[in-house]
Amino acid sequence: IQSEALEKIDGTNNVKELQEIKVAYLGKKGSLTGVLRGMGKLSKEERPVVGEIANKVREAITDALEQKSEILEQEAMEKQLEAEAIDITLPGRQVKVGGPHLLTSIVEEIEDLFIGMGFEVREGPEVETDYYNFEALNLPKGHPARDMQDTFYLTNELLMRTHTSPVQARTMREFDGGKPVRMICPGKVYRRDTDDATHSHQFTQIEGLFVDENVRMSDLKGILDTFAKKMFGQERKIRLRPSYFPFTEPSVEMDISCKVCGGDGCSVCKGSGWIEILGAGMVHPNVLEMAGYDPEKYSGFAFGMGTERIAMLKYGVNDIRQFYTNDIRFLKQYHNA
Ligand code: FA5
Repeated sequence: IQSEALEKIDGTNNVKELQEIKVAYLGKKGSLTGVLRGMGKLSKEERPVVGEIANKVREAITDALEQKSEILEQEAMEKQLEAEAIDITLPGRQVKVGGPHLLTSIVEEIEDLFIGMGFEVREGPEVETDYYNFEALNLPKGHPARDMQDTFYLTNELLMRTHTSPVQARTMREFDGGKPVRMICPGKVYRRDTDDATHSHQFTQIEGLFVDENVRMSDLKGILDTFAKKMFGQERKIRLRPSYFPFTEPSVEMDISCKVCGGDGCSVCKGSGWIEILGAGMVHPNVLEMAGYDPEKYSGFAFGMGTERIAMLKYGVNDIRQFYTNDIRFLKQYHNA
């Protein structure tokens, strides 16, 4: 029995078979168990002799089973480790990395520039009241200049803001008429304009407001000149043209000179050689007063620029719709802008 069992144990290579061998010899109906059971029928003299032999055989078979079982477990473990091993020589899968939208990069660049000049960045709601969008900016109901900004009304009193200028009034109100203001506010605005290469029904503006004692038009000019040169290059000039906004007096529009021709060609600049990029002016005394600032003591300037127009000028984008149609081939070009 022993040699037969040991041979079988030696010959097997799987756990299930090993278990079957165990049952065949040591199980309830196993052959060795049969021998031990039959011992009752033996004579007194024979019993201890056979008993001893049978025990030795059981021990030998049990040991052999245990050893084999260990070997098989070890082998199984090695196989599993091999199967789970990571092949570090395989080429990696490329992870697609996104990047900021060109408009986001431009806004961040402009924010950094103004933060460097002591301005803080503020926000205001896109759904605005008629009061802040118009009335607080010296545009009472029925004022003809309201037509300059064709408006999406939600109710009689609520609208989608047509410019970021309401944040001027909101900020001054918050400062309670007593603190100097130096803020810029980037954000989305909405107008019932027909979309074309230079107009969009939703676009973004960056508002600026500077209020303190003795603020003059020359301060406005200085800040805007610094902005233009840092944004577009030292060779650029600015020009202020008289304009009209109900919330500033005097009001101007700022043009920037087109890039001078260099060795690598000239930038597109039709007509006069100047491009308009923003509206600005000295804050109207009525606006200061409505927001709780004493116009005898305080004065200030404000400006509002179209962010898309700045980006178009800086990067030679010729259609504003490119910013909003999300063609990845267009957007990708500016991921490191
Ligand atoms: C205003 O919105 C004033 N709030 C600006 C201002 C602020 C003046 C503070 C004085 C003091 P205007 O409507 O001109 O002004 O718009 C400002 C800029 O937004 C324009 O110069 C242009 O660059 C951009 N813009 C206007 N309409 C559109 C449009 N439909 N699509 C894209 N950009 C536009």
